[in-house]
Amino acid sequence: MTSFVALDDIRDRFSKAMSAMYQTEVPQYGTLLELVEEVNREVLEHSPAMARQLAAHDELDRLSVERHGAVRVGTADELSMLRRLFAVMGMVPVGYYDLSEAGVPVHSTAFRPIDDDALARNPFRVFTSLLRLELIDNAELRERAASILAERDIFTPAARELIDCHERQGGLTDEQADRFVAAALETFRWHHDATVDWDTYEALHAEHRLIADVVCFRGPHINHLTPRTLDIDEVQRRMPAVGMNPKEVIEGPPRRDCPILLRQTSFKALEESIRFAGEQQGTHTARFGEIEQRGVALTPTGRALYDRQLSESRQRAAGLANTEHQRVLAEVFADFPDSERELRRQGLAFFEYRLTDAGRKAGPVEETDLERLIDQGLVVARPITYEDFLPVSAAGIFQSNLGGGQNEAYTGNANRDAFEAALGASVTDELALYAERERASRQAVCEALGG
Ligand code: OOG
Ligand code: NI
Repeated sequence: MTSFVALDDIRDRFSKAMSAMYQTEVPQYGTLLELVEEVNREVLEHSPAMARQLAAHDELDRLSVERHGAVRVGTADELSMLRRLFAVMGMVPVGYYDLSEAGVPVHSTAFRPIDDDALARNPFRVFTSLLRLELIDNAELRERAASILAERDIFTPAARELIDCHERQGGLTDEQADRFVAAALETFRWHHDATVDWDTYEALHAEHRLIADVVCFRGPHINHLTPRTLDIDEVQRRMPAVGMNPKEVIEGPPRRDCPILLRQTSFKALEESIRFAGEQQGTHTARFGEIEQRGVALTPTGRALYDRQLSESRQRAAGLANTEHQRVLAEVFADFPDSERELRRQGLAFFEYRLTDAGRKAGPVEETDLERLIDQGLVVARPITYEDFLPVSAAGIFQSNLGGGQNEAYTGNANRDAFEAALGASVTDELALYAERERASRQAVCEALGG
């Protein structure tokens, strides 16, 4: 019997290899990792309670592993092959994100693990966008881009062979897994040479920088990686001192006692030198470093409240620098309940219920109300971490790294069916995953206590 490597292990190996490659390619990213580690260490020293809580949730060990990266591809074939590549590492497409709404001609999903154990082992995910050439008005430019894309193969023969092999065998051996990681990594490597001449690059760039980024290179270079910070405001403050240019504002909700969803910021993309076909030298700006801080996943009701308050605060905070922007956000979000009990009572966030030691010893009890069982010390509720992305925040990240480029002409073009057709599969509904996890935990607790 040959034994196969666990998908989680392959993902862990891959995410570490990706991080090592990106640190070599973008030294400033290594500096960002050091800054995040320094701030995380200080937070843990100053807040033993947080350190205890993280340790209790088995979070301390994996604090330093990257949480996500992002790539952009140009064709349906590339996207569907990526789906098969990520499946080798236990990552499946979750969620549909329409970025056309924000003036960026892509739509996206996140390839990520979904099981609790897999997330606990290594939650690495890749935000993956598909270029939407159909949104480009200029027919000649559109066809030129499509024909350039039709010429390239972003996967190495070894990667293709090992993906087939995984599908045929139902897994990879240790030696195959290592070869797969090395081969898969090639797809995401940076290329100093463009596949097109300067004029073609310029023409595509003039339509939208993202189009040039996707079309003019041999492959979909990883454009950022994102470690997890315990204090995003502090990292943002310290970035300039270590030579980084932070994006203007932190995306997402304001700082709170009970963190919700996802807060993100980045250092701005670097201008890098490129050799174009015909030996002409030029530059391209695409790669950056990002940080994220995650909180509890919201229910559809909670998410609707978040979306309303976010849109109100964005109107009020437009053009403000980060400190002021955060103050306005905090003002608007003052109405968003900020205690775990209130979030549960109003059905705004997802929680996972577990028995305490006392609960396990209690035997059958009459009480069925979970809040009262929590008061009696028999049950604890733990916030379920949001594992996905936010379209408005993602648009902010895109824009700050694309020189603010946006094009109103693309808006209002969500097309999930077309995305799924290109992907060759449907995307998993992220809300259903959280709801099911909460439901299963509630049922297990009630059954255990009901005798
Ligand atoms: C992806 C931007 C979105 C996030 O964390 O929301 C993103 C990209 O620039 O390709 O990574
Ligand atoms: Ni990101």
